[in-house]
Amino acid sequence: MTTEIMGILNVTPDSFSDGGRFSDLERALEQAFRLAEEGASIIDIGGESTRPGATPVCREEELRRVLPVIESLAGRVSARLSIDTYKPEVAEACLRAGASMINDITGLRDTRMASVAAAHGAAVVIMHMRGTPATMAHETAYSDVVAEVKEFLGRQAATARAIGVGEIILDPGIGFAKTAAQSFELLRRLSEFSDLGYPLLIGPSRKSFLSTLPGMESPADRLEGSLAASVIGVMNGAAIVRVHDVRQCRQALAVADAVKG
Ligand code: HH2
Repeated sequence: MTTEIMGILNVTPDSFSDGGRFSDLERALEQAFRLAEEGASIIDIGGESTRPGATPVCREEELRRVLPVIESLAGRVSARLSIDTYKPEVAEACLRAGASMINDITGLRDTRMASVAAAHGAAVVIMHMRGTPATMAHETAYSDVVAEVKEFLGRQAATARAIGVGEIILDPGIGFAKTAAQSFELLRRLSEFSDLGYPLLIGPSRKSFLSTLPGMESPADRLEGSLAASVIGVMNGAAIVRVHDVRQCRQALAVADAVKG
């Protein structure tokens, strides 16, 4: 089976890796078409950075950033459109405009999100995190990170299913309320999530857990490390990888897919 790639399109001034590069509509559209052409089957559009210390934005501002992009891409790009938001009102407007997937980094903390997805027949990515981007760095005490994340994802998936969501994808949330060691542990033990019975997504791309390794201090220096993390995740069961560098990742994952057979 071919691993799917979710290409990242941050329409934000302050995202940790690509902040400010695609905040203008023309450049955002160009990037979306490039991601699809390079092999992304999903484009994940985000209007609020979740890096530690990012300024939260209100839903009006978030919609002002993402809605024109979704409206312009709907029906014109081969990839599915995903909206990276934890606000049900933002998700709903984006689904009406042509998105078909909700990527919720709070893992349906607001259960209205599941109702919105069910009403529109949209897919949902349920990601694990604790606290908020501002507080999550201090919320990393787990007795067993895999067991606790798995318990949360299983519970939220059951709720989503009961509410009527048809397509559910689970994500352990690399770097979200996890130390670097815990992010590596999640990658190492990813196969333990497979008995939940849902496709797994991972998002290691250019994240700061890699900066604990030599030569990867800045996000710009983390391409090769991100590819290695993606391949390891896929060998351990990830079906979808969320990345900034689609072309390079497509190549690395082709090798992983060929080895898996
Ligand atoms: N990571 C980020 C944002 N959304 N969604 C899922 N499902 N999984 C992830 O690991 C994930 C995510 C953070 O990365 P990025 O969008 O590049 O940065 P920022 O939050 O600064 O915009």
